[in-house]
Amino acid sequence: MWAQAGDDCGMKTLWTDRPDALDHLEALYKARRVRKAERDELAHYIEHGWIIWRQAIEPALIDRFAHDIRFHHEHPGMFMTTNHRSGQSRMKRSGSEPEHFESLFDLYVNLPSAREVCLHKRISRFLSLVFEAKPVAMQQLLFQRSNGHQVHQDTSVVTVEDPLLLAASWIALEDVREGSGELAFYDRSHRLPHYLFSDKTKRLNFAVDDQQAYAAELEDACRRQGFDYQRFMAKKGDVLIWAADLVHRSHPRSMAEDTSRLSCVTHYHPATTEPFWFRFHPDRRTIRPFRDRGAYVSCHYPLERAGKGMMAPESGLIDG
Ligand SMILES: O=C(O)CCC(=O)C(=O)O
Ligand SMILES: [Fe+2]
Repeated sequence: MWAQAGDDCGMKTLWTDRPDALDHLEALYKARRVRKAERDELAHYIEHGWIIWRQAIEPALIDRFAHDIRFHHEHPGMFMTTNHRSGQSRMKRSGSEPEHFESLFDLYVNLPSAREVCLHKRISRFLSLVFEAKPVAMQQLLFQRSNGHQVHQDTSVVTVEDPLLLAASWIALEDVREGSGELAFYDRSHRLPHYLFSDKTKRLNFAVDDQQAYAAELEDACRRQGFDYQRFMAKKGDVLIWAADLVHRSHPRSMAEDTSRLSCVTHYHPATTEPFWFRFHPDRRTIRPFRDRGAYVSCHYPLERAGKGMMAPESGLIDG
């Protein structure tokens, strides 16, 4: 069900989503709180719901991260992964053989290179301006290939107490090939009225809500509005930041299903709110700071027990 246009349904919003956002931005610039280049980037983000930075992450850092991923089997059991090879939706712990098919969750917990990438100083600075608080990384997915995600808004599946206080980054760890299931999005779609699920929230409940109908309605709304459909043909080191409600998907793949598309998606909320799971998992509420750039949380790893070295994931969602 769609809310009325302009109805925020009582939810807190980021200043970038308010009707006076461009005026506020101009005031920030005049007060020298943002530089000119930042003003231009923020203006684009406010109007379009996304911003792309070409080659924003240093190649040596990307290479270090990609190497850690390719050799993650050298630390068996230390990573939470998808289980697509077995056709299971339950996750599993990583094994001891090279594995280039499954997606890996929350790598920022065990890989310093992942933290450096997803909380890169440029990303941290930009999100701090958008959030008016430090970013907290959550729900990170490292894609070794495209998972063929349907049309959606992240607010439906990445849930925080204040649903709209959210953003995401998509970082290319290699050049993206056309047909490999590249990320695609509808320009300006972050401004659609709110889509409310059966419990009148923006959270999709897989047990009750019809995911196919939701995808179809979103796509239909984007087409009716005439939003431009764009594919992100990223080069290694390119970064896309998108707003909470930007409609996106994995573009249908025409290449083999194991075609590499090494890319890292991280979601972030401001330190002023918290993940929805904090309500239900008191043992997964630890927030670990990362330098002065922000912090990270995980529902898969017992961060409160952090010591030296890697930690194994523990979750009710794991098989075996
Ligand atoms: O990378 C993709 O193809 C889509 C990923 C995505 O939508 C997400 O992780 O939120
Ligand atoms: Fe998404």
